[in-house]
Amino acid sequence: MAAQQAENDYFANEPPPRDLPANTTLARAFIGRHAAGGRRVVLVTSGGTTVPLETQTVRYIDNFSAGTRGATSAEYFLAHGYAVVFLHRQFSLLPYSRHYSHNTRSFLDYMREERGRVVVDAQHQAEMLRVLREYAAAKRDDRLLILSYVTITEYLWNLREVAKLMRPLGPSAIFYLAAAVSDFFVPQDRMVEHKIQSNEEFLALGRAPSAKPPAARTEGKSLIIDLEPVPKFLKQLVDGWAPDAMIVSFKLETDPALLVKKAQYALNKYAHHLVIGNLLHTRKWEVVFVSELDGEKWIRVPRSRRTKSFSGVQSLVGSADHAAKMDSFEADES
Ligand code: 9Z3
Repeated sequence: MAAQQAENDYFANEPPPRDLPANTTLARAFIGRHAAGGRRVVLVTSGGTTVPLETQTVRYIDNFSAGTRGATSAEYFLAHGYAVVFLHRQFSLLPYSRHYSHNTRSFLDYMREERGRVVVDAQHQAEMLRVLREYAAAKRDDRLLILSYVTITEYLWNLREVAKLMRPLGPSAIFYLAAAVSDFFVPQDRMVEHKIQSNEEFLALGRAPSAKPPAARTEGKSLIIDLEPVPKFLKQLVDGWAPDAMIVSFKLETDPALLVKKAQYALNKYAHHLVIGNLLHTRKWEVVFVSELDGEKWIRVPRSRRTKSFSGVQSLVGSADHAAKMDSFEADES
């Protein structure tokens, strides 16, 4: 099978990340403990994936994502009793702390000194108490495992290992794939060791002898980047790594004319449960759910409720009541 061959080639040629054995050990214990306790486990992926151009990486290509969708959704899964493996891009947003990080406002701006002690300002007490209680509950039950990656290859190695560990959970496992996954990459055997030189006099020095031309190289004064496709891992996940799990993938587009078509295409091609489509500039307040069961269903936050931090995916893990509210938001909009 071509997909199987592509997977074998990929993992044979792209070395695993150094922390993979440690991540696997943590994930095995976490998944085993929650499975034994009858708890549902979800893998949430979050953040962009980089494509390094050099082995000693100075330059890389990145995929857009702050990690808001993944971190916010993880909080909702935790609030609904799930155990969450949160596989995220290092330094992207994290559940709970996201409320106070990656902002022009420092977390220290929420506090002040009172008689030699640090206290939270009165206007932030209620919100911070709510976040702290949710965080403490997840921590107390040890229901949040945080793993990280940086590159597309690190992401895929971790995804495959965690998927294999979740396989025995069958249909009670969920994969919620919000990470922004690069479609192209530089294979290891076409990657230069050292920083690509722009000065022609130093060109040859940066290159190690290699049978194949480097995928990223200078020719004359130009930088040429000639990437190869990343094998389609959703296919492998659905068919091989997690055949019984519920799989939710995301589709990010910028052209509104393409979004639903591409989401439907992905659903047909990979035959998983749900594709959530979103457009770059409206992703915080509207998403489209595309599934075999419900066809195409838009979920919109009304203008009056739009805030910078809204993630727009609550109804997926929310109660029927919440879903009904989202429907009424939709009605408000039209
Ligand atoms: C998404 O579409 C996410 O919703 C966003 C979230 C990246 C837009 P932010 O983190 O943004 O809230 O700033 N993810 C893209 C998923 C993706 O890359 N899918 C791939 C594909 O469709 C593989 S499953 O081919």
